[in-house]
Parts: sequence; C-alpha cells; structure tokens
Amino acid sequence: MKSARIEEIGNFDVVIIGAGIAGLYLIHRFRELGCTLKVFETGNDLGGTWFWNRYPGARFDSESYSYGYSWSKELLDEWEWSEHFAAQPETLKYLNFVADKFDLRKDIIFNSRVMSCVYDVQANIWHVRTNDGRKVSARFVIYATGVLSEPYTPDFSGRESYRGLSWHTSDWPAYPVDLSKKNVAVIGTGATAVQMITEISKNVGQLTVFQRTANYCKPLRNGPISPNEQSVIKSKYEEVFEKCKNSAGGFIHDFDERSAFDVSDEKRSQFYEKKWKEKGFGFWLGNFSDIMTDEKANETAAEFARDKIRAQVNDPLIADILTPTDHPFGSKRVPLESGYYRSYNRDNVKLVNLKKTPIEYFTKEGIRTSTDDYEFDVIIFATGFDAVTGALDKIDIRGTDGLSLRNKWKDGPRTFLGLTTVGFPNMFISGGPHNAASFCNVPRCLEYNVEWITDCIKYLRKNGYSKLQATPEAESAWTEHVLEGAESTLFTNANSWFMGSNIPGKKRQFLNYIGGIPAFQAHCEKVVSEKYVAFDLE
Ligand code: NA7
Repeated sequence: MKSARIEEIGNFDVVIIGAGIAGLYLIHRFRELGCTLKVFETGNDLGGTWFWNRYPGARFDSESYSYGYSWSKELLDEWEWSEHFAAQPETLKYLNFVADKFDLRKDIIFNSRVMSCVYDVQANIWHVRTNDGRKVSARFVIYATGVLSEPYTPDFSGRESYRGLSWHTSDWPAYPVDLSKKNVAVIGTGATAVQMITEISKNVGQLTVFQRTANYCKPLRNGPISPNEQSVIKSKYEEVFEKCKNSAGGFIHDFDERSAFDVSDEKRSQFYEKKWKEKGFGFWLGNFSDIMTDEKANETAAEFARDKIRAQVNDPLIADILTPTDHPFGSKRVPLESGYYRSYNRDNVKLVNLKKTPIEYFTKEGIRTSTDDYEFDVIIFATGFDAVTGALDKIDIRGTDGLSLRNKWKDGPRTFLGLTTVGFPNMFISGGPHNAASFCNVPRCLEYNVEWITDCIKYLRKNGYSKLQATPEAESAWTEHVLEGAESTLFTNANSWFMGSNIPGKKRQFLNYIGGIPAFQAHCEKVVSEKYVAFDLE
C-alpha cells in the first residue's frame, strides 16, 4: 500500500515524466536553458525501455552505432559498442554511463508513477501528482513516456486461476531464472518473442509456443565490432547520423529508388539475396521503393522471405504454420532473428497454431485450447504493448475546462506534429502518436523532438510568452495529413501495434507518421521559421 501522505515538492519550470532515452536528454537540454525541473520515473532506475525489457535475448534491431546519442562528440569518442547490435545489458550500461557523465540522476525521483496532470487555467500551471503522494506544479509538462512502454497482457478467461509462475516479457524477473528443467509456454511471436524464444530454447526443459499470426523474420546477422571497424565507426559518426537523418526511418538503410518491376526477375532475386545477406533491416527499409505501397511489388519480397523461412525448418507442417500469408511483408515491424526458425527443429520446442486451435481459457495448471489441455510451470506473455498512446492513457491528463486526454483521443489521437494537442497548453509529448518517432530508429527521432521542444520553450521564454497551444486548424490539418499518408501504404492492411489493432477496444487507426524523417523535420522547421504561427501564443 502506498502512503496517503502528500508531499509538496514545489513549483518548477518543467516536469518531465520518464527517465528513458528522451527523458535523459531533456534533463540535459533544460539544464542548458537554465530551467528548474523535476523528473518522475516509475522504475527503480533509469533507462526506460532498456530498464524494463531485460528478457533473455533482448537487443537492438538498429545498428548500435546509429542508436546512441549524437549530441556529444566527447560521448561518441568515449563510448565503444562491443557488437553491431548490442544486447540489453550493454545498452542499459550505456544509458547509465551517459547519466553519470552528465550528472543527470540528481533531478530524477525513482519509484514514482505520475497518476494525474491537471491544468489550472487561471494560474497557467500544471499540477502533477504521483502514486507515492508527491505533488508538484510546473509551467510545462513533457511526457517522455515511451512508445512501447505500456505492456499488454490479454485478458484470457480464467487467467487468475493459473497457479504456476507467469510474467510479461517487459517484467522479466530481475533475479536469475533457470528454465532448464521447466515446462514453459510463450504466448506471442512478435519481435520480442522471436528474440526470447531463440535464447531460452537453448536451455529449457520443454517449450511450447502459442502463435496467432506468423511473422516475416529476417536474419539479424549480429557480430562483434572488430578494432578496425571500431575506428572506422568513430571516424564516420557524422556521416552515419546524416544518413539516418535523410532516410525514411532514421536508420542507415533507405529505400532503393527503383520499383521492384524496374528490373528483371533474375536481377530482382539477386537484389533480394544481397539485401537478405545484409545486417539489420536492409531487406525491409532498403528494399525497392514500392514494396510498402504496391501489393504486387510487396508480394515478390514476401514470397522471397517465405522461401527463406521454409528452408530453415525441418518439418514442413511446422514450416507452413511459421510462414505468413495473411498480411504484406513489412506491414508489421519485421522481427530480426538469430536462429529463431531453427529453434523449432529442436525436439523440446513445440508450436501451437492458435488460428486453428485458439486458447479457450486458462486452468489451474496451464492452458486449454479448443483441442488440448497443457500444463506449464511458467507462462510468459510476449503479447506486446498498448503502443504509443498506452502510457499516456494510464495518466489522468486534464487540460482546459477539465478536458480529459483519454476522452479527446477515444476515436483516435489528434495532435499537431505528434508533439502537442489542442486543449492541453504547455504540454509536449516527446514520442507521441502521429510523430515520426513511432516509426523510427527511435533515438534519432527522439533527439530531434527533444531539441525541437526545448528550442520552442527557449523561444517562448526569450519572447516573453508563457502559454502555447496549437491552433485547432493546425491540428486538423496535421491529423488529416498523417492519416492520408498511411492510407497510401500497405501498413493499414495488417493488424499490428502500428494500427492500435492489437488492443481490444482501441480505435483501429494508424498511430505513426509515415512520411519519413526528412518530410517530418521539414514540417517542424517550417513552424519554427514562421515563428510558431501554427500556435496560439500568450
Ligand atoms: P508485438 O509485435 O505486438 O507482438 C505481440 C505478439 O503477441 C503477437 O505475436 C500477437 O499476435 C501476440 N498476441 C497478442 N495478443 C494475443 C492473444 N490474445 N492471443 C494470442 N496471441 C496474442 O509485440 P512485441 O513485444 O513482440 O514487439 C513490440 C515491438 O518491440 C516491436 O515492434 C519492436 O519495435 C520492439 P498477433 O500478431 O496480434 O496475432
């Protein structure tokens, strides 16, 4: 039980919610502006996504050297990634290294979840309350609450009656877990499950994977960074970040200008083979320009990927279940794998096709599907997140006239640039819906947003303004622009967290901005060059 004691901890220029990648950089930038600030973090330490997601096998799907912060040359010189795609412990160590180097911890209150943020129109101030009885007020509130931070565990009938151990992947126990003699279930086969299954299948008693939708997984091709590669990386950081900035998704990969049909079948196969052999997302985000917009072009890549899947699985019936046919390639985030499909060649790994035999309910011992009873020692939910808006929905956010953000967004989010929303003055979201950050090599976009937000507040302070909110016209135009852009792609053809359709009852609508980083940043820069006319300033 949390104490009912209320502790007033003062009035600040800024309150930041979340001490992950965006939150840490926000502290640094606001300090440079000379702002007073306080940060609240639910976890007992910093790192956000990389604090919570400590499941076996958790690692980047972005090239490590394209993921770190770009804003400190000293930091870039000092830090060395050990692998092309770093594992979670190394990333967490990196974020702690950054926090220590820039002395960021002292403004963070840990173990403190923000429960409500209420705007007081008269005083033009936000009142923030936490679950541990703290109360604070601030002129500006910034939500650095993460894109994939609100875990989703399906409400299976009888779930509470199950007597064995169970947890969500983003709540993996902090103590060592030995599964070597356990009978384990994993529900879900998204990017998280793909990493985790590969790892735990190496040392588990018996593993049963419950799959609803098969995914197109591409080989990650990780490896250590050699001393020679390390010095090349260090000499090319500027080039790397420039490349990311000019790409659609903030990665070092970008789409080929050609259509899949500009080349012969043979040349196309050769191109796919080359892309498949590359590290990371090249086969997805460095593919022909039309694979995410033209169904026929997409099908050529999808069929290539299907052949690769079938070739890795010994049992053709299992291979068939693992081969997706019901959504376009890349319309869900592509999991990057390091032996995932081969895990199913092990005698102790079993696959259950939930499309044929759905879960009916949980029992005391395990799971009952339409045909079988299963008993488990451990059930792991790799069932994803209430993405992008989930963490915001958890907080009671009240703007002008008591307007609730949950209510405002119940038919889908409406924002200006994914950074602000009408009715909630002086409130910013560092990775909100309809922002480039939710379809991005995330730190690249978060860094940009943090700089944009802090520059905006600097402008307000310099010009004597104390209140800002987007105009309704600007918000409507942006929302329409985002949704129209999504309709022209194949992303809307799949059910995924991109569409919010993984959460029962959530409006099925595209949550990301798909116009690419250069277009997004051009919109943001236009707003600045026009002296923020898209906002009402007081
Ligand atoms: P994802 O990609 O949303 O995957 C969640 C998985 O859980 C997916 O296979 C779902 O099947 C499955 N799921 C969800 N609800 C159910 C129910 N009710 N029954 C059975 N299976 C279910 O989340 P991840 O954590 O893997 O990855 C999230 C992001 O983190 C990823 O995109 C990377 O950016 C890193 P479905 O496909 O919905 O049929």
